[in-house]
Amino acid sequence: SVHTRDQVELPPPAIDNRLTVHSLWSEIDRISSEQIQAAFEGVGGEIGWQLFAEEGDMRMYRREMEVDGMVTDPLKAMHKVRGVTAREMCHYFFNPRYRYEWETTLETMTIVEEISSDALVFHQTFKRIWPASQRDALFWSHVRHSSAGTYAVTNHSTTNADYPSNTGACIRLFVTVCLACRTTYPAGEQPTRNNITTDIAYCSTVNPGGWAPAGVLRAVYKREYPKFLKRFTNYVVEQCRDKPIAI
Ligand code: 18C
Repeated sequence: SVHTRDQVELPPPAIDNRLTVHSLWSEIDRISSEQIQAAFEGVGGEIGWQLFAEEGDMRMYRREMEVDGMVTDPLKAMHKVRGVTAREMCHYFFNPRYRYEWETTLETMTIVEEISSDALVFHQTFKRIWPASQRDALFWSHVRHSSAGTYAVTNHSTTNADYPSNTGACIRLFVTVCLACRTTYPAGEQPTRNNITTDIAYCSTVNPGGWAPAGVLRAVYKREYPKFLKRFTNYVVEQCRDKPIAI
């Protein structure tokens, strides 16, 4: 079949064989499955999610949590975007080529390992927030097709001997992030930019890895998460506008 260059790079419809023989595979598979399942679970019930931001179809919830005196509030965001697919959303979130265009917290990004077409290991440093030390992170990132119309990217901290933690100016933070997207369109119709809707669930837990003032940290994430999700989804809509739809 004929592929354009862009189509070849889209998230693959099945797991890449090179990933399944990698030493990280069992961890990547387990954490991704858990995260994707949890992402679409509701925010009702006993766990006590608190709404902290709401704008249009976007809703953001957090749970106040501390581990060893450090704020590790889990975040869960729900959004709905029209005119782009789950696969397209995940393509722009996963592919490092676009990252500086939507990610405003970044200072540097290095690809540490290319495991497969659907899994990479990244080292990132972030902008410093006064009065805390600068942070960095080392994490694997995996994109997968999970069920009909559903694609997800999971990012989770890992280690690498070439990137030791807490040796330079940065404190290593720990992150688990999942962007899970599901596209729907009216039964009996062909999907087009005019009739598709993508439901987005974004979950994030960041452990700052070392001292950070709780008040500053909560103020920063209350500002930065809504900014990120609005900016990222608008970016994908713009990128896809005149391109053929990728289901
Ligand atoms: O998921 C997102 N991006 C992905 C690709 O980059 C990836 C990234 C995960 C890292 C998230 C942690 C970011 C920490 C940033 C700290 C510095 C922010 C500076 C901003 C000021 C201009 O999955 C999108 C991520 C959107 C991130 C929103 C901010 C979350 C802040 C969480 C608290 C961080 C604690 C750091 C200690 C700071 C002490 C005050």
